[in-house]
Amino acid sequence: MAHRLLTSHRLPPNPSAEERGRRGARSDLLVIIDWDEDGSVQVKPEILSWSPRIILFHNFLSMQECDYLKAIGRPRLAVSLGVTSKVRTSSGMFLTSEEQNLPIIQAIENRIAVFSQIPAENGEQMQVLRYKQSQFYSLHFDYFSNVSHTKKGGQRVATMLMYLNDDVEGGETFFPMAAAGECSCGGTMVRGLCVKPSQGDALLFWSLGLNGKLDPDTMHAGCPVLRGEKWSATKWMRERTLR
Ligand SMILES: O=C(O)CCC(=O)C(=O)O
Repeated sequence: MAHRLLTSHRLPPNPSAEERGRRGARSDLLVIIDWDEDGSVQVKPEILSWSPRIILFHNFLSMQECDYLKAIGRPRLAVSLGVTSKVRTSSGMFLTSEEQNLPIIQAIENRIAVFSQIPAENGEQMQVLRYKQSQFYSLHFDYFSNVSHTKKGGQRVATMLMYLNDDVEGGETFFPMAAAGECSCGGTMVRGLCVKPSQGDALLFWSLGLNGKLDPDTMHAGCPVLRGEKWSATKWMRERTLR
């Protein structure tokens, strides 16, 4: 019961009956979503790994919030900071300060702060990313190896990666050091932990270990998309305030 109380969270706005039906129809989420009488939902944490620390929050965003983030991102992807290189082939954009202040974004920001236990002012601007078929983000760390990036706000301590759509094959988030079993990364069998994008889920992982040191086991990748598009929103969180 305590667990339930800790993780209970009301998602604004309340989902329509149609949305509830759509979510209820998803067999992989059936066992983990509680719809209350008043339409509020329960965010359900699933510990995927303690070392490195990776937690998957099911049902973190409502479908309306996912669609809202995609709608903000879509028109600006072409003129965004998207990188076309051997490292990352997706397109991306950062929300402006004005967009960060929109009530729906503020609600998401507050939720990130509550579930990560990192104050919102330690967060970088939220980024929206789109991967088209065959696009990927190769293995990397989220923490900075160049300390000049840490002057303001300090090191990146954690990342909240939010999945904004479902209708994609491949595009898993892959942590080679987080598990020993086999899993599919963009159609290739690999050893490690592969997290399948699922709309509304959010993946929290910590770039620092419990010893406070940078954790190289947090190395991760966005696997190639095999079919459809993958949309995500990323929040990187720092040691100190950025404001
Ligand atoms: O898209 C993914 O699954 C991984 C994204 C990622 O690695 C990042 O934003 O740092």
